[in-house]
Amino acid sequence: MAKPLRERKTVLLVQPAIRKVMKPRIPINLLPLGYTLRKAGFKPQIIDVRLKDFDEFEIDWSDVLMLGISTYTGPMIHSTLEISKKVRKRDKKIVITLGGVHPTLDAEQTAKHKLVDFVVKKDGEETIVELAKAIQKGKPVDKIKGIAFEKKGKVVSTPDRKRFDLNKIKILPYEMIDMDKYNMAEFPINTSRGCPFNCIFCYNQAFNSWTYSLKSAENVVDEIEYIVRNFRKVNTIAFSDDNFFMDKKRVEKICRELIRRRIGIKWMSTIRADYLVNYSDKFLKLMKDSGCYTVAFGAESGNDRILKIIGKGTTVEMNLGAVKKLKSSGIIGRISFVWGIPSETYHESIDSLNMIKKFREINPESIINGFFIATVYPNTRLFEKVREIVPDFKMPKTLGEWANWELYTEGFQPWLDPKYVDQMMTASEIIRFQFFQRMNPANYFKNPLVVLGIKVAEAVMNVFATLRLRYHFYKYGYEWKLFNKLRFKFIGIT
Ligand code: B12
Ligand code: SF4
Repeated sequence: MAKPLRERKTVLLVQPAIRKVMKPRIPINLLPLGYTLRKAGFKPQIIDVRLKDFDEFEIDWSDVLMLGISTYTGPMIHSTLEISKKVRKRDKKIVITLGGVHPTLDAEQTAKHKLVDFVVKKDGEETIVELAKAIQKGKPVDKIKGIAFEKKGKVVSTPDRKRFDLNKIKILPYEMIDMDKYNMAEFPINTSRGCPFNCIFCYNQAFNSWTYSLKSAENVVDEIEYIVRNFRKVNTIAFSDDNFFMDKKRVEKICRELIRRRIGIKWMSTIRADYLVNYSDKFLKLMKDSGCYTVAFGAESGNDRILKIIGKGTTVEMNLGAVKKLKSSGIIGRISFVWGIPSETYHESIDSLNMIKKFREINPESIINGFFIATVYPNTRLFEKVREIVPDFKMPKTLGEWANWELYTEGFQPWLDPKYVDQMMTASEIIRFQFFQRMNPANYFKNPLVVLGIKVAEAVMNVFATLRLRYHFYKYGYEWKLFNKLRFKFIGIT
């Protein structure tokens, strides 16, 4: 029999799924919540439905106080609502709370959904504990900072709380998850939050609002040391920060400390092109010596007018300079582009594709991560920009509608000419194909026939890719549509 709320302690922390993932990355969004909840005397249980179906998890339902789900914008919301529905049906008393990027960016709409009791905005560590305590004790929630909820048909949104100090969690409670089920390559750690820039498409300003939290260099290296000593399969760390290099001195200290303690780990991070061009060779050498093997940056466009609209504060020249700097440092650049920014023309997108060629000429080892179609997230500047071109451009009106907002896919860009979209989607597929081609199928598939089949198919597609890129011919991309269909059918990834 279910216990009264005041006696319940279990908080289910759910990672929803777009699809099953063979070896997903560890849910570093949920682990810090697990840490603070456990410290406060609750029983957090992480349910990662990327690994298996929600119903397959063993849960002591009599003790469940709260269901907490983390979601991005887009199809993850389908999974979020499906799980919420099941839980609501099972026990109406369980309080359903949504947190993470999407609920923060659109707290009002999220809170209005009938399956949602509370939205936790921004950092969740302290808010979820206060909320769970109030619910358990039947106390009012109005004074809890950083939440939104519906009251008498109106959404109440309480003020933001002070940023969570990342130094309060030295090591994440990895024991809460089965580490063997997760991908140990490019092991993610989050060492800072926030970014001082204001790129048109980024979630950052709506989410972090020019506020920051940085873990100290000592604590970062302690954490890395712990990971390396405890999880033997980890040999690369990925700094999963908004802007890891925001405080260069901190990065310098991290590098020195990694070297001093002889941690012997390789690491990667995102970076900005303007940072790279301004860094001295000495600093880049320090990065490399401490284990940095890759830095990823968004060159975004090969055209200065578009770069200006994006508002990143970078130029074509800086992007070229960054690639040259990386070549001499021996650190591999992983570079991404975006296309379809409002008012961008076909020829301006071709500038970006030419830029990709140039990057490869400067350094053939440069990895082009993708040429992604611009997608509007709720509450970003891109939304306003689109409105200048399509005045009646509307965003989804309910949480359910947001679930169908397929990020980075065609069909959600009414400001673009469909013919241009069709051609650039082909270019986009080619660039992404070349990125995936770098991965050895033998690492993923045991059957040598499957591996051979993939290699042959890739070799054929490579011929099409090379020719199309050379002549900038992106019309009638039927072979890519077919290839993707087959890939999805037989391999399961797109
Ligand atoms: C690393 C990363 C990834 C990694 C994986 C992350 C992981 N561990 O699983 C990879 C590369 C796999 C990835 C994939 C994708 N990502 Co991503 N990713 C990031 C990145 C750079 C860091 C995420 C992170 O680790 N943050 C650190 C953690 C601690 O912060 P957090 O998640 O915000 O969680 C805190 C709060 O939000 C809150 N919270 C979160 N969940 C919950 C739940 C509850 C109940 C509560 C109370 C609170 C709460 O508390 C947490 C602690 O304070 C972010 C940008 C960013 N800095 O957030 C983009 C970002 C989140 N990704 C994004 C996108 C779009 C994607 C993809 C959909 C891209 C794609 N089309 O494939 C996929 C989705 C894949 C999938 N099926 O899960 C967008 C989301 C935009 C949006 N509006 O939703 C972001 C914001 C990047 C961007 N600017 O475009 N991503
Ligand atoms: S620099 Fe990166 S993280 Fe910062 S606002 Fe721009 S895209 Fe977002």
